[in-house]
Amino acid sequence: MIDLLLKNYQEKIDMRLNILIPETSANYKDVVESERYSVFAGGKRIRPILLLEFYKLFGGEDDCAYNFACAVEMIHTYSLIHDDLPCMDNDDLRRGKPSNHIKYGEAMALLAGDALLTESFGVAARTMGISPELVTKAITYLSANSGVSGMIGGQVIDTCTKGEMTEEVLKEMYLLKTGALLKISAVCGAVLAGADENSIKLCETYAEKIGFAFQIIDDILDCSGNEEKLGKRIGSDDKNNKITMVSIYGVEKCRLMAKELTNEALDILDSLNGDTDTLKEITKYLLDREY
Ligand code: GRG
Repeated sequence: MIDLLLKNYQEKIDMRLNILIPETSANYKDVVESERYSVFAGGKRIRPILLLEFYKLFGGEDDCAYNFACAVEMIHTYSLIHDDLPCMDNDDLRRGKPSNHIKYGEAMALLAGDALLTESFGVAARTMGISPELVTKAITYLSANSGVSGMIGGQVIDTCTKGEMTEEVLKEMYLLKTGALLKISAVCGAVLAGADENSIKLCETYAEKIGFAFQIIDDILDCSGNEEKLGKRIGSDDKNNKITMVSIYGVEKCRLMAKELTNEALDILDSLNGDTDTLKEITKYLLDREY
């Protein structure tokens, strides 16, 4: 049931992304090919799906939020392309394929990421059928949380803090690097549907819980996952001498922590008005995922 739901969403998101990032024969076609290579490499589309589900939960109608949802996926894909670069994690496999810079070279990978990020804001701004005030509010949140006080800030902590990493800093890094985009997804879905401030705050807390759990699961998969299923190299954290929740607490304790965080997230969904059954299924799927 969850697989079918995700597949339906994935097909619709891919159709919209295909329109938003069309093939071209222009002289700059190489960068578009490189963007499309990573965008259509088989990502799970968790962030846009969450955004669309939160939009629906708070009464959003029709397909109005699809552009915004795709903008978030474009930012996510840019972050993966840049994260794999030799100056970052230096990984050669992503979404089951050679990383963008392995296929197209470092310069084109950098530019493809830049293009996806830059274009994402125009895509979000072209959200039709929703009041401009709500779209502006959501774009402001998108910008703040993908920038230095969000995802980029988390990546900076990840890149610059080596031996002296404490658990507190590690948690902050997880919440920013991985949690920020999930927070954007839940909150912007709610904002676009016109949710009240109290509900938006609950969405934020929900996303912080699943964001932390998501990165813990990512750490577990990095040391004990299946490379073929994952579509990326395992052992990357070890290779880069990274301190993770798994290196501090071990796999079993981390599994329990992720389960606890997921249960707290499910409780928050229970406290929201409306039918949250699908969101609950997605939340549980994130805990049990193998890739
Ligand atoms: C400007 C150089 C530069 C970097 C941008 C790279 C970056 C900032 C941030 C990295 C953030 C990052 C890669 C966090 C990891 C989050 C994570 C666990 C991603 C995997 O997400 P999934 O499992 O992937 O949803 P799919 O492939 O399914 O989309």
